Amino acid sequence: MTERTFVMVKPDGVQRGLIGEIIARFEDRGLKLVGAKLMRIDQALAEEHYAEHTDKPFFEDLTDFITSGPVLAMVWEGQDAIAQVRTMMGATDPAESAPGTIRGDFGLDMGRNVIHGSDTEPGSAEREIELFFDEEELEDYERIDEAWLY
Ligand code: 3AN
Repeated sequence: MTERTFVMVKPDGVQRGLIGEIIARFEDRGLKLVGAKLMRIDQALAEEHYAEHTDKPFFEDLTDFITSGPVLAMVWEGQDAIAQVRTMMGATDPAESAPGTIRGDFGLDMGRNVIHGSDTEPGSAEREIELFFDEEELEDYERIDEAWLY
């Protein structure tokens, strides 16, 4: 099933110059970039994005960190894109992420784990895409390899 997912290179990934490496991995896998912007998340957006963690002890650290510098917000499209991206990201705790995954290769600790990708709960990806992007910021196009790939 073709679907879209929200992916973000977090402030640590931007600061460490990992944007190109991360985009290359998704492109190599065959996923299609349909939206991207370098932006700074304000406090209100951070609280809304991480609303499910409001009551957690790490919530303030999490919102402080995600608003601390620019992030690269993206939307990727492809077959089973939501689960594919989660698999490629690796576990939330980099210590438990397999080598070869983005967090397993580049993650430092639980807070600074380089990348965010929508979870597989129904509606999560759609909610996050809408939170970060207007419809006209997303491109509908055919990539030259698509007919061959699928
Ligand atoms: P994921 O990013 O893998 O979907 P979530 O949604 O459970 O994981 O957590 C969101 C973010 O909150 C994580 N990326 C991580 O930065 C932070 N986080 C989650 N659990 C903890 C924790 N126990 N201690 C500190 N930070 C955490």
